[in-house]
Amino acid sequence: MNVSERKTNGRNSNALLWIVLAGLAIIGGGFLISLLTPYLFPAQGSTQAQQVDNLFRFMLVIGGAIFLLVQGVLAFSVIRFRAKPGDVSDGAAIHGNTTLEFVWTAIPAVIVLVITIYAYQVWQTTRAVQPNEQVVGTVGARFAWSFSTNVTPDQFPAGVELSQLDPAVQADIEEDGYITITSPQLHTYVGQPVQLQMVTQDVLHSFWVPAMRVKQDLLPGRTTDIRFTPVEAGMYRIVCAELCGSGHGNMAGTLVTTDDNPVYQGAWLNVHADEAAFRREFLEPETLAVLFPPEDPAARGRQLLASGAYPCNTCHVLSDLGWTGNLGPSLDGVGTRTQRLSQTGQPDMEAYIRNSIRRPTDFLVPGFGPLMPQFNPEPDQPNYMPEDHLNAIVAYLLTQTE
Ligand code: HEC
Ligand SMILES: [Cu+2]
Repeated sequence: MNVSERKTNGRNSNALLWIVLAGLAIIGGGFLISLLTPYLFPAQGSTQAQQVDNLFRFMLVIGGAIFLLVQGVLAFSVIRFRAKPGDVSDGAAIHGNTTLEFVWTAIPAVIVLVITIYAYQVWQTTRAVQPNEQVVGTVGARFAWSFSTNVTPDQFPAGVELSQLDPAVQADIEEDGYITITSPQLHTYVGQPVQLQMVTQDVLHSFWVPAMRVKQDLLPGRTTDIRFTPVEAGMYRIVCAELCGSGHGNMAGTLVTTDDNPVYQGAWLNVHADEAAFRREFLEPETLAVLFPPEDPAARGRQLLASGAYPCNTCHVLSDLGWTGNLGPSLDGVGTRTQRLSQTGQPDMEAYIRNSIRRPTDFLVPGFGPLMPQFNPEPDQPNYMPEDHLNAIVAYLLTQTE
């Protein structure tokens, strides 16, 4: 071995050492970057969130390492191969390197394969059927969410006898064995798996709860579903993640706090600490309201609109119910808006309001477009509103005088 050979050997093993050290630093750096995961996301609200975040973190290790590798090589090249002062010669002509090309194709292929297998497994487990699911019917309509739960007589509040109930309510229960309670908020409790069965009344929407890390499109003509198991009591935001029209941004909620009494507006997911709290705070009051509806039609109409069974709140202002929608005319004082009679030829305000819900495009309030959905009398039509609901809602709106 002559002197010059020994020299190159020493340089090679030195270079190898540097490459190994740089590789370790890059992978270690990827790990460090992945530690940012919790700071990038809202709190983990469900078991699904934990799995999704682990997957994200795994990808962030890989992505972070690749970022450091690319930036490191870039910085190294900028410094190491910079032009010396006065050097105007061209760089060496390089014609490709088959080994390198093979390596940089094979490594990403392996990485993508591993991520695919891991992600598929997370997808499978987060969507798996859980025992004892709470099934909630979910309706997306421009521009509000509505959630309905079927309550069977064994879940009724203690002391409620079927025989005490209004005959109409009794007949309703006998028909299908349950009552349906509707709410603009989704109520669940910790540890109880939830399945949402979702339909849309009109266009595509997408149900998204960032804290639960679940998101699913609602497709016209199909029922889609989504599952999650809350792990942390609290209040979380539901968002529509599919641009669905001019009120799309309103298809989420804002929390309004008046005094110490929180008033929830729009779509919120409210998670109760345990089943007892869920029953006490949500299920029983809502069930009682359906079992013992007010007899006065106007009070019943007010209760129906306040329950969020219809998406009117995102488009209309109505101070009595705290609505702040701004896509349609204010409903404050609509009961005495008698100029509509000469504008439409309707005989009285009752007929006018009734028609503006059943056939909103017959007459467009000046300054507004045909945005209001038509609320139809038959169950198989979209935006179904039974006749008795309509009667009650009209009776209530007639009381909104100025
Ligand atoms: C997507 C938005 C939207 C929704 C949801 C909606 N409306 Fe409307 N509404 C409008 C618009 C826009 C107008 C004005 C154009 C027209 O007359 O159709 C209107 C008009 C009305 C009017 C006539 C008001 C007047 O000044 O003459 C009434 C009454 C009304 N809506 C009631 C309701 C009720 C009750 C609901 C829920 C069952 C509802 N709307 C849901 C957008 C909406
Ligand atoms: Cu939407």
